[in-house]
Amino acid sequence: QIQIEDDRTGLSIETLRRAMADNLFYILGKYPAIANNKDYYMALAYTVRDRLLHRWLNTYEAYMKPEVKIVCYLSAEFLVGPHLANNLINLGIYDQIRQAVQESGLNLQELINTEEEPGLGNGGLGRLAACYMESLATLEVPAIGYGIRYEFGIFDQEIREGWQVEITDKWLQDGNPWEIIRPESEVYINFGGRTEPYQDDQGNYRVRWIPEYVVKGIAYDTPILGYKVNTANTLRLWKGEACESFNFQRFNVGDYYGAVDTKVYSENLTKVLYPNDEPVQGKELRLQQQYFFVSCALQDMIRIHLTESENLDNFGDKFAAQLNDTHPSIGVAELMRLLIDVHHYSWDQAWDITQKTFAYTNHTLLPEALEKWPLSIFGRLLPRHLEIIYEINRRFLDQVRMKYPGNNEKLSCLSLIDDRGEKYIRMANLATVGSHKVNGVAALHSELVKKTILRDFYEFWPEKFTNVTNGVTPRRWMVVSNPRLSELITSRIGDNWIKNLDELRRLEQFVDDGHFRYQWREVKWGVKQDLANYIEDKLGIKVSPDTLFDVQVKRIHEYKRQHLNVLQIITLYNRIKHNPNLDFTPRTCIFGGKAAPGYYMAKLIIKLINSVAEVVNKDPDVRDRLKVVFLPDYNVTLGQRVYPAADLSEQISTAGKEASGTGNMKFSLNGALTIGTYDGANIEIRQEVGEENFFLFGLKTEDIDQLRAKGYNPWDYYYNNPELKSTLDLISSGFFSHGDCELFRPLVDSLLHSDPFFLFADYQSYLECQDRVSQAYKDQEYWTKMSILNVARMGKFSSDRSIKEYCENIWYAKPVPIEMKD
Ligand code: 26Y
Repeated sequence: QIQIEDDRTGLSIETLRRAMADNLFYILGKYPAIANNKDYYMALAYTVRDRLLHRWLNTYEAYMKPEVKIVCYLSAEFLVGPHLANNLINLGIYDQIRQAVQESGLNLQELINTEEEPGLGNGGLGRLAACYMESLATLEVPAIGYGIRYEFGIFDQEIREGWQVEITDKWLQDGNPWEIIRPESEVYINFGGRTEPYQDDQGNYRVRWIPEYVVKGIAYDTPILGYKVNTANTLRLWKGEACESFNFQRFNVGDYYGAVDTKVYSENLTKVLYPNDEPVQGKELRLQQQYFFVSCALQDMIRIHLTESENLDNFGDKFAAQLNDTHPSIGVAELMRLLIDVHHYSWDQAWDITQKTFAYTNHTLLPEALEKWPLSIFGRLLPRHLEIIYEINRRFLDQVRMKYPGNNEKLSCLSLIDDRGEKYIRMANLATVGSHKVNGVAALHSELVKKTILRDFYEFWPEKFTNVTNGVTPRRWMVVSNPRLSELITSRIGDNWIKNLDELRRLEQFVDDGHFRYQWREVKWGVKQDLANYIEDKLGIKVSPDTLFDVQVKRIHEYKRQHLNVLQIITLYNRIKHNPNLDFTPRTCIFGGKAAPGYYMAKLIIKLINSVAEVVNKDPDVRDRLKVVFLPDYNVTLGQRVYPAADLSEQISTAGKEASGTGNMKFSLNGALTIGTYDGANIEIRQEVGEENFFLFGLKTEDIDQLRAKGYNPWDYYYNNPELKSTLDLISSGFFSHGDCELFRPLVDSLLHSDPFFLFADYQSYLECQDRVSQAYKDQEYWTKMSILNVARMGKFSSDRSIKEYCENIWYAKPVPIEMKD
């Protein structure tokens, strides 16, 4: 019998090679003589997509069974990163594809590097959503990620003369082979207008919403594969389009330009991702985006449910909807509206379903990051939702009055409406009231949520509050990005750790094995050499893999204190200048991160880093013992290069400010040691890896509160600490700015006059801790042991563990293994 392999599914090298050539010709319309790497990347991507479609469709079908509960992750951001390499790993076809590509005369790594990543998020929150989607699929838990298909994601960053310049991100320009448009699942979204009471045929009192305009939502689906399972879940992102029927009215009255206007207006809705994270701005378009994708999602969920069920009574058993921060929290009012106005449920039934369905994750305590919408804007855009929110609030405050009779203070804290001046809707309050569970993202953070921003809610509903410490996926953040380390690990303990990260513990038995430590160092050195080549290539700066790679990559924020790191670097520089023969552990200080375009101070910090780099890197007295590098355009792709190459991970936020951090986990998983404050997940990382393998410094949350209470005066630190003083004076003198004493004045003044993030208070402790790091790094054998122990003990920080906790305590969702039918 002759076996013939299908060109779309076959996995032999020969079939894969032919399939690629086929896709190149029939999809891209090119033959090898005129094809470039982009074309080959596309041909390969389609070849891989063909091989996952069966899993995807089987998965979708399995979820239509009534007894299957689906997790719906509602998030304004999904920072998924490049798909190709991850899909090859998760499908288990990396080696076959590498050979087939090679036999076509190409290099797989080069093709992987041509992929333009979808930058559909700002930072931690969006990346967390992506890690969670991957873990959900790997754990075979039914899930749909709902979000926005931004035409322009986070801007590309260029550095010109040390300053950040923003360039629009055109990720869709060459087409996106990973998405499939689903025109049949279009939905209609109303905006503006007014509401009107009416009586239906049975004489029931109802409300209808007569919108001012309607936008159509079109779904674009991307498969999210689990690691070596058949599950392929869906990331469903919505694009806003003009609604034809609506245009036609205008068209018919001869208003052609008016019709085109509405089209342009509607398509603006999902054009661009807002590039600022915390602090928030009350921009109306952002509220429109939020309502748009959440209404699309909920209508889609209702449609799915009604294909298998007669009514929505069991909606809360079919779906668990997770609110990724307050951005989708309008969903609480929208589900109420859909259930009451469209599906004619009573208020009480609708409210039960809503609370059962939703849960809310808080990601920040910063007061300026709490979303609130001016009532005026809100009521104009969503008049029906305003009525519903008032009614939710009325009923909720009645409950509060029962518990605290006569306590107006409590009422005003808990109310969904802030009416102390201009009136606002408080989205965190809406999310909390409408959810059955509220969680923070690290142990400390969840405690602070209960003690600070949601204190009164905690008192009212203590059982609602819980913690789920964040995690990251070891598939992308180890296997895909650090193959050398992954292979070394697997050579000793097998590859079960990839699905069960706690198995990394088995590495502990090798810490005293000198050969293993040698291999460990070799791997790290090789990866550092790769990054060094990249740096030389991109920036023309030569750095040596023999130096300590000290890395801080994350969004630029004052609370994250990149400028504390800079003060330290200048101090080291001063020490070298004063004593050129100082015994000095050579360091390469690497930064990366974007600043929100309107965040002046953050942009000035980038300029400072680059200015210090310029001086330090070319000073002959330094003799290459200290180098400073700012990597432009930090994103997921670059993160995959950087985490594996780091020796030291900078996690130096002001205590109490970083909700969790997830970069901290990626570093430690790749064998970097952490220098960090008592903040976010740092605390739990230290607990796991052992205090002796973690460089802790700085004030704790309570210390900071005390210091603030007794009156914090940065000048005291300035005058009493000679190294701090000369560091600041050097900046002020224009030494790093070609004699310009004004350039960095806003930064220096902010520190001297208020220092809202307590850099000065932590400066001495940070410097002493860095000295300990430098000492420790000199003993390479000992450093290697600490590095191995960090990796061995990081099992807790797999997003698989986080997802299991969500499933168990919040979603009540179970795995549904997928059988392949065709
Ligand atoms: C409302 C809009 C302007 C906005 C957009 C994005 C507001 C906030 C954000 C993003 C917030 C964010 O990324 N927060 C981070 O979430 C991570 C995942 O939980 C945490 O690890 C990290 O500490 C937190 O800063």
